[in-house]
Amino acid sequence: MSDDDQILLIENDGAVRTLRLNRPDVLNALNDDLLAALGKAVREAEKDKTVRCLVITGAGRGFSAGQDLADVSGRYKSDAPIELGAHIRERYNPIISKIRTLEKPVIASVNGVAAGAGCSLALVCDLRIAAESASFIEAFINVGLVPDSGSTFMLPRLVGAARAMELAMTGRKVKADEALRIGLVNRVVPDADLVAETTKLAQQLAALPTRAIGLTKRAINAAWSNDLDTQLDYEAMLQTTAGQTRDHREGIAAFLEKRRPNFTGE
Ligand code: T3D
Repeated sequence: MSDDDQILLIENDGAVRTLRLNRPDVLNALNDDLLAALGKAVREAEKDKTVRCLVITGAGRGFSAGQDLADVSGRYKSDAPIELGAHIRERYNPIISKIRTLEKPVIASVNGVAAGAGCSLALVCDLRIAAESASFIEAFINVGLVPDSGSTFMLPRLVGAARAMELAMTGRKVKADEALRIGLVNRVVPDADLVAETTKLAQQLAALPTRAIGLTKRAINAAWSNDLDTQLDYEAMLQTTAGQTRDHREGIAAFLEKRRPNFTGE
C-alpha cells in the first residue's frame, strides 16, 4: 500500500511522532476507519516510550471537517429515530479522553479548516499552532447538532463562556488571526512555515522532562474542578512523583555543573 492509500499517516522524527489525517479530498472528514486508526495510533503513542511528543495534523488544505456526513447519510433514509449518542460514545469520546490524559505533550498543527468534531480534536490537544489560512468552525449548529467531542468542555475553558456560547450558537468561522486574539490557538505562522515551526516546537518539547510534562498536564487539567486546598495538595503529591524521576536529578545536576541538561524522559 502506498502512502497515499493510508487513511492516517504516521511519521517519526526522533522522539516526535506525527499523525497526519489523510483524506484530503474531503478535508479529512472523520469516517469510522479514520477514527479507528486515530484511536489506535494515539494508544500506541501512549505506550511507546520512544515517543515524547505527539503532533496531529491534516493532509491537504484541511485539518479536519469533522464527522464525514456522506458516510452516515444512510441514517437519514428513513424516518426512524436516529441515535447519535452511541456513535459519539464509541468512536469519538475514547480518542478525546485519551489525548486529554496522555502524559506527553500533544500539539495540533492546524493546517487548514477545523470544523465540527475536527475543531474539537484540535481543541483537546495541549497546544495549537495554526497556519495563517487555518480556521475554526463549531459547525455542529449548522447541521442542527450540539458541539460534541469535548468542544463544550474545551471551548469555554480556552476562550471564556461568552465567546464559547457565541461560537457554538452561531457556527461562524473563526480565522487564524481572531483565533490567536481570543486564545483559541497558541501561535499563528505563515502557511509555508507551519511544518518547520511545528517541528521546532515539537522537538523542543520532546527534549524536555517528559514525566514532568505529563504531571503538569495532569495538574492543570485537575485544577478546573479542584478547590485551592485540594489543588495545593495535589501539586505536592505530583511533585513527589516528579522529584523521584531521573530527569529531576539530571536537571539539578546540570544546573549545579553549569551545563545543558540531557533529559531522557525517565
Ligand atoms: O454523526 C455523528 O456521529 C455525530 C457527530 C457529529 C460530529 C460532527 O463533526 S458534526 C459536524 C460535521 N461537519 C460539518 O458539518 C462541516 C461540513 N463541511 C463544511 O461546512 C465545509 O466543507 C467547510 C466549512 C468545512 C469547508 O468549506 P470549503 O468551502 O472550504 O470546502 P468544501 O467545498 O465545502 O469541501 C471540500 C470537499 O470536502 C467537498 O467535497 P466535493 O464537493 O469536492 O466532492 C465536501 O463535500 C467535502 N466535505 C467537507 N466536509 C465534509 C465533507 N464530506 C463529508 N463530510 C464532511 N464533514
